[in-house]
Amino acid sequence: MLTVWGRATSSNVQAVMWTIAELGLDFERHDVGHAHGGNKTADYLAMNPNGLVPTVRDGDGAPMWESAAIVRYLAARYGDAAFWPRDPAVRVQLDMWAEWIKTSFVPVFTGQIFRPLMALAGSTPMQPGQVQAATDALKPLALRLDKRLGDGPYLGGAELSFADMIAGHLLYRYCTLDFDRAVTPSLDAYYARLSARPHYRDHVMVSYESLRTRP
Ligand SMILES: N[C@@H](CCC(=O)N[C@@H](CS)C(=O)NCC(=O)O)C(=O)O
Repeated sequence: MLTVWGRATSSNVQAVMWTIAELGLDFERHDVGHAHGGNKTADYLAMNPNGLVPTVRDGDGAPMWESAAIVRYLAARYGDAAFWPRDPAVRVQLDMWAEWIKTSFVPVFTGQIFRPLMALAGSTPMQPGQVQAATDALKPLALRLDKRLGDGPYLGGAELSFADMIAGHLLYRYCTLDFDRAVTPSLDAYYARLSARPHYRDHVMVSYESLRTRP
């Protein structure tokens, strides 16, 4: 049994929860973080010194944090050869995109567009032209992902994999937030494909309106 600490509205929790659901694993989830609090207590910090969500334990195993590390653990331990290719030469071709989305796409989209437009707690007030500059910077990245997705229905090609968990969960926010996006037919088709998956709808397509601090 997996225990997950983290609120359903956290996108990093969503990546983990979607993975758990796609793998058909038993879990219990505790609402922690943001309005729920509970992530700065001594007990929580003993599990996760960052005081962030998610934190996960598999049975009585050691606590795990960092959502992408947790997704990789679950995929390696419980996934089949399509979800977690055993050959490192095959797996790295997927993992490149998983790393890229976290290190290239997220800082621009989440850091410079989603957080300021939603005025999330802790985000700095927007400067004139800031969001336009960020949307301009994001367009070539979205086009790069679009090109990759033209090669197959999923990031790894024919079948769903751990890389889709790490990249795909971001697309609910990317595709539903009101801002100026690049024209990306393959990316849009990928998002439509993910949206048709019941586990994606249950765990990722979760309203983020409660996070907004400004209309
Ligand atoms: N790199 C970490 C980031 C974790 C993170 O920033 N979590 C956010 C929610 S998405 C958080 O804990 N925010 C504080 C809160 O919810 O109280 C991961 O991928 O797990």
